[in-house]
Amino acid sequence: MVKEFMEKVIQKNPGEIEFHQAVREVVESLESYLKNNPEYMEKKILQRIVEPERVIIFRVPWIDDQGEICVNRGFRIEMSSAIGPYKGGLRFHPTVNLGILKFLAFEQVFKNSLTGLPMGGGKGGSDFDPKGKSDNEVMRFCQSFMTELSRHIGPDTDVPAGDIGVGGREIGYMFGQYKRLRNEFTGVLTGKGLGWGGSLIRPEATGYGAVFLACEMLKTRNESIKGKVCTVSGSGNVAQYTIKKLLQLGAKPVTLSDSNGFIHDPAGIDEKKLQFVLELKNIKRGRIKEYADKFNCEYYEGKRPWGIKCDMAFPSATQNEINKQDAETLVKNGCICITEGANMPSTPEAIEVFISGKILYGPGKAANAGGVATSGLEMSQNSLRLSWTREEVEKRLHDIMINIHETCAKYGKEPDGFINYVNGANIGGFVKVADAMIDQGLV
Ligand code: NDP
Ligand code: 2IT
Repeated sequence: MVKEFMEKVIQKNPGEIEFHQAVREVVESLESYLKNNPEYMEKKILQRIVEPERVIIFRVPWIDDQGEICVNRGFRIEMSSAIGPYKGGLRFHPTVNLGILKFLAFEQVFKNSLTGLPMGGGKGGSDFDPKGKSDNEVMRFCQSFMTELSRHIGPDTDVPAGDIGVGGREIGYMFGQYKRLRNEFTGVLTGKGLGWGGSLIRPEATGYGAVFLACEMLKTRNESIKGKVCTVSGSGNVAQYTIKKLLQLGAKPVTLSDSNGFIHDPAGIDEKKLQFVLELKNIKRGRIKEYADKFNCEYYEGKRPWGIKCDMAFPSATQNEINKQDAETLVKNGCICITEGANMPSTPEAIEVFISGKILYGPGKAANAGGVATSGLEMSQNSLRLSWTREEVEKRLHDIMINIHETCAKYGKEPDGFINYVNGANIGGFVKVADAMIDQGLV
């Protein structure tokens, strides 16, 4: 079944390799579940779920500081509205293309379902590279991007948020432009500033949520996170707040990376050093190498941190950043738990190494769902026109991550007791969306 199905997906979506990869993983997980539940096959749910409800591709012209006209490409993939408005981030990165955004939108559908909140799945972005651009350039780009995107989104239609290259600054510029165009102050984006509709804990949510899920996974083996040496990749939003929560819970993070290389700080990245990283990355927009210069530790140019001995790993940069060899090295060095802050950071061959090694492996759609879950909480607060306290939001986030763990265990537990979180997340995320599609007729 998987083979024939994938042949058609590949033929219909040529060249979209990341999308093929994401679909194959889900279809492989679902194979035996679908055999036991033939209604999903009869209703052609798989064939329908891999076809976006709508894809929008548009021109984004803007003017740089030298007065030159620049043109980028903008996208929004509206993948599924079965259980709520399209919801998912925007990525600004030069590698962005249709296949990458379709893989991200596809993953988002299952992830959002797992949160238990009423959110469909979408993703968007642009091949715009914010690196080295002035604030004014970023603002002009965001305004032009939103001028077109505003026609397609709305608080009950499609609610974008951040992803790689899109943080509080970009959300602010896009929100401002949407408001001018529509003359409406609504929750059309999440990740907003705290003074104008944003939710407490949204900036922290993805990293915090990943650590919460890791703790649940550890509990199944009677292990605690205290004292665990952790490797973390990336140094952006997800990596920063993964480290913050690891420190709160007494773990020892020792690495950070960016697209140029990684730093290894065997003494541990403490609260003070983390503050330096926040300032370096979010305000000065510098490179992670500066950490090594400042704190006198090792910097590895052009390398990823997976060769460093650790108890737990938190890939939090980008897709396919752990290959088979990296996975083998991690397992050989005694790593017992991989928690994916990033989307699809492990290749299929790497996942196979983790699963066959019976490692605690939390795939992105379960492990990083805390970000979008807290976006869902931001939407609720916007609808209610009030804001919850930090404690209230963090408690809800924590409960959601515990529930996600339970869902994964319910659908992913194997006869020997091993929890296959990949199968658990894929089946658990699928069922609610598929049932909604059946209820709603041929949509
Ligand atoms: P940021 O833009 O804040 O940070 C991204 C980090 O990853 C940077 O350190 C960046 O390095 C590095 N990176 C990006 N692309 C590459 C690449 N091709 N190779 C090596 N390093 C790279 O993004 P986020 O922290 O928000 O996102 C990180 C991951 O988490 C992504 O996979 C995203 O999809 C996922 N995610 C994010 C959520 C969120 O709420 N923000 C929610 C759920 C998942 P550099 O600065 O050199 O580019
Ligand atoms: O991949 C993701 O889940 C995100 N980038 C966050 C999406 C959101 O709508 O908060």
